[in-house]
Amino acid sequence: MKIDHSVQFETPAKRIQEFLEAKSSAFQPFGPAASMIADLGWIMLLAFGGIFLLVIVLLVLALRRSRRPAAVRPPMGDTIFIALGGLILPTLILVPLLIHTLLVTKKLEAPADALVIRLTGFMWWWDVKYPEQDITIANEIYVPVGQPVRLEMTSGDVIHSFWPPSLSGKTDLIPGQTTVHWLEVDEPGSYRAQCAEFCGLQHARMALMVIALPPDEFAAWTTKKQNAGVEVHDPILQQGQRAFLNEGCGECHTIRGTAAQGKVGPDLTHIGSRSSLGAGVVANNYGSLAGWVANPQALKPGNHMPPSYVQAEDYHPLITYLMSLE
Ligand code: HEC
Ligand SMILES: [Cu+2]
Repeated sequence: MKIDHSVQFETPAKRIQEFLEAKSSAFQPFGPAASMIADLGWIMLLAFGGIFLLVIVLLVLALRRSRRPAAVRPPMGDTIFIALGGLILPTLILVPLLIHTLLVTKKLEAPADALVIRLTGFMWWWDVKYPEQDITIANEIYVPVGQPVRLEMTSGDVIHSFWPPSLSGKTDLIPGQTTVHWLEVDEPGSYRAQCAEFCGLQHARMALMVIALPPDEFAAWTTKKQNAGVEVHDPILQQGQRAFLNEGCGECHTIRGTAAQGKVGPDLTHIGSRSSLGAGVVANNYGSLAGWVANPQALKPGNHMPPSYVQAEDYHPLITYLMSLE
């Protein structure tokens, strides 16, 4: 088959790098919510670690004591010791910790004047909508640095949970309900989030990338995404689009500006600029995309996309068309 080089797309190197370098440690916070949670985590770890050590020391003392013959053992049941260790000390430690935790939890409530993003969990991928900007993407969230983001979340099937360890806490996505999660990112970069509620076979492969851009780049990104869905004129792209529509892909997927309006799978209007495929399974490039379309079950067994039977001569046009959808 003759390979056509007339269609060019952005090099995938940057996306692959973003995908591979995504940060995901709760002890390396990159946002105010994550910092509060990390601080609380350290306080808890030190306080409870100290208590654990104290208990171990007391246990060792008690074991040594019981080795001595009964006659020389000191009497048991020291009231002051019990009152101190059983009541006063726990109260002094637990009450301030409880108050501190409640205050942190209160601060983690979403501010009202934030960028709104609607996140819907499905087995095993994420639908991402910007209602005010009228943009739909999947499996990744673009946000401006330094601006609060209000995630309004729900689920299309079972309970999922959104957790970006280096950005904020963990919130469940519940069918029939809307839960709200607040996050803000301090530095440009990519951050990995993960479904944190067991939701079936491919639960572990339900990642989500949070990509934070400087505000001006975010504005440019928004404009670019809003202008998608234009008619294609290149013959290769036209052939690819026909193949997409004829193979029934549009029953499950939406590509804006075409007859494909399916809602079963991720929106593919911007699939060409996705950092990964299958919610973090592989970095997105020409080869992995062709592999995914040929047999998605090989890359992510049990996922809800069937293998396709695209004609050999349509393969290159179809993949080129999808890669061109940025
Ligand atoms: C029966 C519904 C169905 C059909 C038909 C279908 N898909 Fe999918 N597709 C899905 C689902 C569901 C997913 C998400 C799978 C996952 O990640 O768990 C998906 C994922 C994808 C992805 C990866 C998207 C991403 O953001 O990671 C691509 C690309 C894709 N499909 C292309 C196609 C093409 C091309 C066709 C036609 C040859 C097609 N699909 C047919 C349901 C379908
Ligand atoms: Cu899940």
